[in-house]
Amino acid sequence: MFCFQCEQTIHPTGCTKVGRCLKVPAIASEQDSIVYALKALSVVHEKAKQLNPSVDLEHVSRFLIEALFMTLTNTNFDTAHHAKAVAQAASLLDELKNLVRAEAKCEPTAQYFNNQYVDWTPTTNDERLHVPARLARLGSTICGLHELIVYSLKGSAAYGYHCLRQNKKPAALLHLLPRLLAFVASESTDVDAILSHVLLCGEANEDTIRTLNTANVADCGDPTPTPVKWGPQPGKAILVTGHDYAALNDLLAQIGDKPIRVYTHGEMLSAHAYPALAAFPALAGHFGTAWQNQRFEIPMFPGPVLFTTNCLIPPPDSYKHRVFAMGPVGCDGVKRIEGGMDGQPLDFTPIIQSALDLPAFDVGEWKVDETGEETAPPTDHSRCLTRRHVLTGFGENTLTALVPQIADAIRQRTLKHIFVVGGCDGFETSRHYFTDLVKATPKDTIVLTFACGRFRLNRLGLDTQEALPGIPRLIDVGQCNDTHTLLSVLSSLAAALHLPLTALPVSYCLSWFEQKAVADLLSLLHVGCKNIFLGPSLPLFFDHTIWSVLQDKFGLRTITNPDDDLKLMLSGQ
Ligand code: FSO
Ligand code: SF4
Repeated sequence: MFCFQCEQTIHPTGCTKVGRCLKVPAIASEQDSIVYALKALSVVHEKAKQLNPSVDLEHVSRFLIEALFMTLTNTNFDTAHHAKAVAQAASLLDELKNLVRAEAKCEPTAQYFNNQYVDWTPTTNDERLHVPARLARLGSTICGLHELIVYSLKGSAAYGYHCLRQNKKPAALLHLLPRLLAFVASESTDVDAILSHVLLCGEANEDTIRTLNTANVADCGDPTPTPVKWGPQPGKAILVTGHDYAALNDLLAQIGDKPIRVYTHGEMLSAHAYPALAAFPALAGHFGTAWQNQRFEIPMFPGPVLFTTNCLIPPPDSYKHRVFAMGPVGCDGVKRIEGGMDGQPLDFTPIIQSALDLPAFDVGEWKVDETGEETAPPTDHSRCLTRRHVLTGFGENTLTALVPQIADAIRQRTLKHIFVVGGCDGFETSRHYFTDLVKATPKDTIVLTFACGRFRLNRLGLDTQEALPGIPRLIDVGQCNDTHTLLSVLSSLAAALHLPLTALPVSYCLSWFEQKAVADLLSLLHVGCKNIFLGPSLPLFFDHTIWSVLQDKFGLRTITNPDDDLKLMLSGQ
């Protein structure tokens, strides 16, 4: 196997014997085959569309979204699920080739398409088309840029899949995905053309996360700042992790008045800010931190755990029996909840029954509050970051309403700088950088955070600031897909100050781990954000040339140390 799509590779060049994510060679080989098949499907899709523009091929794009999502880091380790995707790809490729055969009145061969990928079959394993051979054939720069497109599309596919679940079409992604994958399959070596396609990925992602935000607000209400109870409470319990609010909504509705408390984990923290979800009495609080701590945190949780999306670490036998997965998420030995596309509700009866059968939380064993007494949630948001509550939910409309106040504070120089610090979390100790950076930010600044990287920051108890009364210094914007909110609010701020986005006193410091972060980074670049600091390390698919191009064109830079970087950021560099 060879894989270098995420940040945590085992070897300095990639994962070669087994993934650090625990992906085994058999699954890696299936995923290589699936990506290869998706390129074949895309090439034939584009030709079929060219020959007959009115033919409806949306089901092919939908399959591309679902299958790409499966191959995202920490998403699917289920052998049967992969075999099913391979079989579906084969059947769709036959269907598309038949369309081309009928329209063009000739055999849809590789020669006809001038593309080797279209010869894919479930048993084809043309090593020439996998990463190691392409690295050797095309070189690290061209191959790395091609992979950048594919990885970004994997991230967008995850967001697009959520849109489809919520019966909203991610129009740009449905349209651009086959075009972009067909472009990669053309093995173009034209760097300018590749870079324009890279930015097209950012555009497709921006549209997708905007659509997802619209769907979330339509289904669950407008997120508002909400203090969330942290830690266990007595009683039967279910833990829900991932990014899929619609799944949480179905589960809470089906629990009704049964004596079960539902806790969020990881990125699902933001669910508490959505009024329709918060209104369910069963939604009790938050348990745990970011994805990489699940193997320590789940053993302390007594009930079933639902993974609605990535990031799943294959569970050990000690708790595998109480893990459930849905959608493109899966793992051998883990039970699945099937269905749920296009707004159809999921049936969570097995999880609810599991919660009733499993032990309850015995909080007598827990020491969660040093002060003893449980107090009512503070109403002043700026004093909310106590150990018992964490504040989340500064959504697009809440922050947009604050733009005039923020703009005034910037004009009067009482607010000196805005830091955007977020992205993925992960195992590496080098990720302390992000905590140290935020701790060192001056009092007359604010920090906008998002994605699972916020768990390093959201219990720091940062001091309050005076520039924006009632607003905390650390503002939790939401999940990684709330990159949309950041872009929308910063654009409004730029308009209020009559400045271009690049002239705002804003610095971006992003941590990456997997491919959603790649997609979100490209969205930032697409809208013109400059001088983004990236860490904790550079992607292995970036060689020196790619990095130089991205530095020159977009001012991307690597993190160094918090003190030096902070000086650069505050000086506007
Ligand atoms: Fe984190 Fe995982 Fe949301 Fe990623 S949970 S690492 S960027 O999937 O998607 O932030
Ligand atoms: Fe390695 Fe990441 Fe690929 Fe897993 S997804 S095999 S950890 S590079």
